[in-house]
Amino acid sequence: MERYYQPAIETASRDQLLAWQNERLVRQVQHVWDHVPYYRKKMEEKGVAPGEIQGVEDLHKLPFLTKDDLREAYTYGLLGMPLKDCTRIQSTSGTTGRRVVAFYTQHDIDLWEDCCARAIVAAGGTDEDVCHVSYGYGLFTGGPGLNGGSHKVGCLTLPLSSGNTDRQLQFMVDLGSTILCCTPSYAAYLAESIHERGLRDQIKLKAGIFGAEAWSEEMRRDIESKLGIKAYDIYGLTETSGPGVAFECSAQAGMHINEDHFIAEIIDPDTSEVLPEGSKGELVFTAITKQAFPLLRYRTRDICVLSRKPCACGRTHIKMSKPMGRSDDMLIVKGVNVFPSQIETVLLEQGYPANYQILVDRVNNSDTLEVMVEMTAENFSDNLGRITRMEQGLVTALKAMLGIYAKVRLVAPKTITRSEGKAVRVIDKRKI
Ligand code: DLL
Repeated sequence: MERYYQPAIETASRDQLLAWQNERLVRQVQHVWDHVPYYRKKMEEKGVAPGEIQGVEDLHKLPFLTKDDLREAYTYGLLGMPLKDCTRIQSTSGTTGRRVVAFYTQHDIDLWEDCCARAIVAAGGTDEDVCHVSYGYGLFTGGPGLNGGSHKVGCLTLPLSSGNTDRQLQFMVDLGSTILCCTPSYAAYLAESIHERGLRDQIKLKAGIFGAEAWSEEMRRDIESKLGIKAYDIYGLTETSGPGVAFECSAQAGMHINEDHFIAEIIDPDTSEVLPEGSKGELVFTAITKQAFPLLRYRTRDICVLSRKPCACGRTHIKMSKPMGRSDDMLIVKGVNVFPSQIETVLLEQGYPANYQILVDRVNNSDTLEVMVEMTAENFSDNLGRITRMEQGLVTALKAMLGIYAKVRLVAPKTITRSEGKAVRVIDKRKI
């Protein structure tokens, strides 16, 4: 039972955590200095030597790493171990520029799977569970990460990967899946399919571990009520291993960061200044236990808030809020900052499903914002007058949330292409 709940680590005192972080950071900086010439050069340029990093309070002296560095150092430029000691790569789903490729030793995979195992246990998972993994397998970290975590917890692991909904549902019913791991948009799609096929009474799901993309509280409630489960958020990125960097516990209010492996900072994305706890800013991670891809002060571009307020679950590791957008893909429309999650919140509040697409364009030197939204089977109408009234209702609600006009186009159910991985929410034609 709960072999991977590690109270000694997850409920350690602040002093104990800091002691681990200090010791591991010092070791890691030396490791990087000795084995990663690309970062050593960056340290030299900043005039900092390993001896000056005595602990977490010196972290700010180290240079940042960004996705541009990863692209520049592609392929092997940030490798911290000889190739013969590396056993795996994973890669981002990025379609622009060169992909990010991350490397793992067997030790790195072990620690990554531990982090995912902690997430499964925090969602109530035990060796009695049947863990249905519908994240993509392959280069994407979702499938391999949760698969490994599930093995460690001792769950019966169903490596379904994404796609083939008929097969997903058949396995879910026949094998009695109790925990579902996939992107929230795929969970919403599976929930819709279960509802349509009248299978709700035949599924045994109790929890879902959903992440890899932004999802709102409204979407959580929607999935929870359709599937009769508790839905937990999980966060991570390829550069820091993958899922499991942070995960939600029973309190479902923020994700505990595995602080024995990652030191988190929040910075001002414009000035790079480190901000105090509780401030909203860009999340930066320093991996203190990874061998093959030991990124120090990596700028995630995810905007969030950190909190050390005591958690009802007893875990002491710092919590991050849901990412509130990215400092790089936040939309600026007519000079106004727009986060897709704000639009999603409005849609769900107004009783629409989370099947939508945001189209941004520029006509006559002026930005246009259009939101294409699917009607549900329940509120579907082909009465033009009624559709216009529904669209107007959404325009008003979006204006109140965003402060700008967004054209709304309601479309018939199932018009927008369904996603089996991360949903394509935004089409910004201005960049093309
Ligand atoms: O998405 C790793 C992952 C797999 C996380 C499965 C959770 C579950 P990447 O493809 O490298 O890795 O994308 C990382 O996705 O910087 C965030 O912007 C976003 N992201 C990840 N988790 C969440 C989440 C995986 N829970 C990027 N909420 C990150 C919002 C998330 N955004």
